Amino acid sequence: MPEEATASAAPIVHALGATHPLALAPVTAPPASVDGFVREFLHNLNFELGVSLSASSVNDRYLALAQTVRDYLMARWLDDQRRLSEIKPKTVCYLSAEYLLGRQLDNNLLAARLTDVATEALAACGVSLEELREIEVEPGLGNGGLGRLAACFIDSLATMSVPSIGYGIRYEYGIFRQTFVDGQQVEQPDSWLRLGSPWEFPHPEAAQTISFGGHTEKYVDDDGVERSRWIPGWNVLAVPYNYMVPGYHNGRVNTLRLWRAVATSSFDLRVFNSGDYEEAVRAQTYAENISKVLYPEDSTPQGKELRLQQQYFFVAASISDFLENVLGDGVELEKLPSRVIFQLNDTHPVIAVPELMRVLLDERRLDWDDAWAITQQCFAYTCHTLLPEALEVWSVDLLGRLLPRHLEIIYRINEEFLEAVRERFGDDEMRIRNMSIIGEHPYRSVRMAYLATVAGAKVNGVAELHSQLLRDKVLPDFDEFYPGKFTNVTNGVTPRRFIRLANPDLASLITEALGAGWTIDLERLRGLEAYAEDPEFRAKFAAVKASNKRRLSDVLHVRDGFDVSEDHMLDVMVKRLHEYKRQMLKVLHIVTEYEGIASGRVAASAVQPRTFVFGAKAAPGYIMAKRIIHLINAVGKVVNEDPRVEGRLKVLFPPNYNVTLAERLIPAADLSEQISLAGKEASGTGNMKFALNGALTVGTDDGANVEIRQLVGDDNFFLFGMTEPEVEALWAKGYRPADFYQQDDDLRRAIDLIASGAFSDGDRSVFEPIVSNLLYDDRFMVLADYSSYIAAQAQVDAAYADQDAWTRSAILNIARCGFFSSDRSMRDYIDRIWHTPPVL
Ligand code: 26W
Repeated sequence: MPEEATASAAPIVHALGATHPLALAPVTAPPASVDGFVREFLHNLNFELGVSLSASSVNDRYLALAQTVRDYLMARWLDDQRRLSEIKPKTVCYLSAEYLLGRQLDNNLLAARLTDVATEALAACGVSLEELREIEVEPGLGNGGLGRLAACFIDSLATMSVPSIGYGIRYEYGIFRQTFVDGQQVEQPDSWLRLGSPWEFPHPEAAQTISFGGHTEKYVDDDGVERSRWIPGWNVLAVPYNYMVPGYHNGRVNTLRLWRAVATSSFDLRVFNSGDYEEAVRAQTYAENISKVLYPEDSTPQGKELRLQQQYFFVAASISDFLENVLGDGVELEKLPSRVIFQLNDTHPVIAVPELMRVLLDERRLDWDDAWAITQQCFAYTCHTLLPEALEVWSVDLLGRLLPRHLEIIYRINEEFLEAVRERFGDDEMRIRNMSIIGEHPYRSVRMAYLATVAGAKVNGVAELHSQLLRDKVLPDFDEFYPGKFTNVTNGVTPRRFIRLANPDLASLITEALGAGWTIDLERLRGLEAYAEDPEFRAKFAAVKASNKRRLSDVLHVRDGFDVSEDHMLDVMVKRLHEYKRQMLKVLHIVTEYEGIASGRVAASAVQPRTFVFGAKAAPGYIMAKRIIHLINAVGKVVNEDPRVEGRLKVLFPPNYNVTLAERLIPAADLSEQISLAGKEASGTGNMKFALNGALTVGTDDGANVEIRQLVGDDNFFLFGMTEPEVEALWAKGYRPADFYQQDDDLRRAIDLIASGAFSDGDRSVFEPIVSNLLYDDRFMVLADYSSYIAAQAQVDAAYADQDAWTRSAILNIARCGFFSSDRSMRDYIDRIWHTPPVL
């Protein structure tokens, strides 16, 4: 799409919406000429990388290009920092242990409106932009939905000119690289920094010292007040690495600041000289381990000491950075809440609460009540889960050892909180036990979600249903105690990355129909409703989908040797592997289809040709999830190779699903699988990305699926399965999965086929644990929803047979899902939680 399409000189309505007083942002002029870009590029290649064009490698050229893009953004970045330090606006500090950024080059070119200039300039140098794009290794500094959400949010905040800083950890190794050996997951380290990252700006001179361990002592200060102080046992340095977060076409550049752990002293020369080399570097290695690797556990906290170290390390550095470097001198701490809101992305950064208290009490000498009043206004907490096992707790033992002063503070917060609960509800010991921040069983521990709820000015869930269940089921006592504290902000995704960049042909088609403003005002997609009725537009849309399938096929061919046929329905399930997400249900559907053909009961020619695509990483220690990956690969092998299938069913499982692959898969998909057990998926964000790219959803009434279905309408969504109350009712009455197995012939045949060893060379033991898990311990009720899922899939097949009607539904999905822009999510946070107006 030519850049001119959005480069009009007139002001365009800002993402805040036309009614907002600050909505009109001037659009800055396109900055670069082709000649100028060529000069900059060659200069960087020669003088920064020290190579000539003819001698340069693809990586050299990529680095030089990235530096050129950086240079164009630099003046704005510096200017924004200067302006904000003068204006001193209220700033959002987004505290997140994960940012799943995806590739940077294309995004930054787009934001700076440099794509066309760069393409031409490189062509003039005989270099293909496409080739340079492909060499970038994405920073995989997150596990899944929560990390990707943080990346979408900082993109929206920059695009909406909201003063904000993203704070996190610069993991040296991100989420592992997944490979398959004999169909089983094998993890490789993700050395994303091996060839250097051109997007980061380290500032070792601005390192913060972060302390751990030791003990506390009581003393009486000069005013006769009894105080505590922390005598730490050891320190590490937190070195900030800054990353540009450019807004889309608004000339704005925000900052993402990730911290790297570095030892305070590099090694012990005395010990080294004595010949004990390992001992000499031991302390250094220990300290630097803190930012070494992202924990790959998603939803199951392990309670590991290193993880608590990571959490405290980055929030302590971030708070200190904000107070010392961003806030500026002479600010009365009472005014802190008018200058900052720390948003807690799940419980991972919650140790920031006692840390801010410690700073205010011990370093700034405030008294308890003042410090607590300030702290309670400076934090807000987002919960991203409903699984009880995912609610983080830290043993008092560990916390007291690593952060003794913080434990004291937590105890005092709890004491005063429970006192207030008693005042309100009387000596209801049961309730007190249930609400205590300190749990006693199975061991004494700090419940981080409770601490966040007590300290946070607001607590939000991430979709309507999730927020409701959070209040009713997870934290009902807190909801009663704090009326008005709980709220909902439904998640969203950035249309820049997930439509404009990932699906350029669709973006052009939309711009052709609606003009350019939709990228920052996604509700304008409504305008496509009329086009859904236009046969010519439908034909164009279908052509885009087909071309996206070809593009995907090219990528998968090179990457994994897979081919995707344009005539197949593309049925995609991509997300972390977890039992609650129910990849097993998808497997049972595939096995059912296959078994029908293999047994001769169904003619292959009668089957709608479908390619099933999976993308999923399993936490390395999650054995059942890994078995399911093995099974998917095993089923795929048999189905793909059985001649009786006549190639009409195909199962593809490209390894190492990541943001980059998502950007190729989602635009090509016809069908989006969102099939979690109702009440388990907090929101989902993949569901939104698919719908916005014109895939229809087959899904349960769970997470944001509920809102997607309400918006797109029942005719354009394949709903199946129990509702959350039905799930509860079935549990209450006693769920017996084996009964479903006995009563449903298709289900029995599918499970029997897996049990028979048909997918494991006759070895019945390989998948036996999966089979018995389903039959006797089906925690996520796969069998209970099976028949309804199969029926929904029959409807999918029937609907797909009418291609034109399908296309109409796909367009209506896009038209009606503008709500799921992360710009809207940010507007909700700003209006209801942060109260941080944009600064234009
Ligand atoms: C190791 C402990 C742990 C616990 C919880 C790690 C990670 C988590 C996260 C809360 C899991 C997560 O990513 N949650 C997802 O957040 C998305 C963004 O809000 C939602 O869309 C997903 O439904 C939710 O599973």
